[in-house]
Amino acid sequence: MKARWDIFCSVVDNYGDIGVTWRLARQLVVEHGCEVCLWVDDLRAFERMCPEIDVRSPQQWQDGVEVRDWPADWPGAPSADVVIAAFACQLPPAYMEAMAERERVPLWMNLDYLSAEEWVVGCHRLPSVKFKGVQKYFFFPGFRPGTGGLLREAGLLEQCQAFQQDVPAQRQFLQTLGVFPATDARLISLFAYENAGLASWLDVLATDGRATHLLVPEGRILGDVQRWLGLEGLAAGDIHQRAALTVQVLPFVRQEQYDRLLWCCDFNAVRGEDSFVRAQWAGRPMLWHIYRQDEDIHLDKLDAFLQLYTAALSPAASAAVVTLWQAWNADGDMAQSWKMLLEHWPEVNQHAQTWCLEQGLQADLATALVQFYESWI
Ligand code: TRH
Repeated sequence: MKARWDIFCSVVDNYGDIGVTWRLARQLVVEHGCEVCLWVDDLRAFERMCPEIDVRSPQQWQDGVEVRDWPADWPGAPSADVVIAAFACQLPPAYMEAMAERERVPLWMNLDYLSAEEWVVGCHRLPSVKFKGVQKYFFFPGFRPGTGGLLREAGLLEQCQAFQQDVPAQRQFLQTLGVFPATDARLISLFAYENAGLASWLDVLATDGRATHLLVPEGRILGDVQRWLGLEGLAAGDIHQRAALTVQVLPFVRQEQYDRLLWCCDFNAVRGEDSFVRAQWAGRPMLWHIYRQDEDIHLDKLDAFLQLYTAALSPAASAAVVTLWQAWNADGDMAQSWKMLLEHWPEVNQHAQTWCLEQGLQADLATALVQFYESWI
């Protein structure tokens, strides 16, 4: 009998919660033969990255995953064999009762936020709270051995490499998005939260000796882009040129297309959690806009990742990456640090590929979850 998995996703804000759980759900079905039901409390957010979603349908099938609307008024459902509460979301009380009433209690896990901090290794797979005999466990994704690893579908890196070596395929893909970059232009994708440091970066790109084609999916950074361009009402499809810089607004595309976009670009500015991981799998230099948290605790997470990520770089290249990322996350001046990064480009570029391959050696998150379940039963 296949194990049944219920994944609960509460969309707090943005797209990371649904982005992560949707990838995980599909991978569990396709690669591990699990029966998966994904409960989502905001189908509209889901629809942005998977346009086939019918937002009015309480129950539907997408790519072999049962997708169920998770309304405030819980419809009632039996508990699965494995229950994942994504990012500490609270399960419906009646569902918890159903878990406790099962003859064989389910494996209940909290899939936590991604962090490179060292303490994660010590907390991964530890027991958390108990509800009427049902034990909950912490499950931490991560970069370090001893964590749950990162979401990575089988063959992803090979697919990415093949695509990156296939220039006509890249050109064709970009054309489907209406993107026709000049042959020698540097291609950059920009997915970020509001950022007052953007203007200084765009200034330096516009005055650079090499042309840049900047691709900006619709979203929170558009206000800053508009201000810099001195325009209002930017929308998907718009293209504006300022000296060496071409700015093009893209629609929010389906998840698979976004991956390909990252694979095409020379440099990816990403944010949150899922796009951050996908940029690493693209094996290209990148810039992370971390999700802000109270009391600036996100800055510890940023430092922890930078320490790991830059450990194998020369001191000068490491300083360039750290300075750039810190400026970006403090709404700081990007001009100098971008120039510094360009000076170390070959090393940083090579390092992005090495980092990707090294991370690819760890078991992926879906496999780690399945292994945990197998060892638990
Ligand atoms: O949207 P985010 O800012 O999500 C954040 C983070 O996950 C954060 O940790 C969390 O606390 C907060 O949400 C609530 O960034 P993230 O994680 O990169 O998620 C974006 C998702 O959107 C990702 O799965 C990629 C997808 N995407 C598309 O499918 N198409 C697109 O065009 C773009 C730009 C993104």
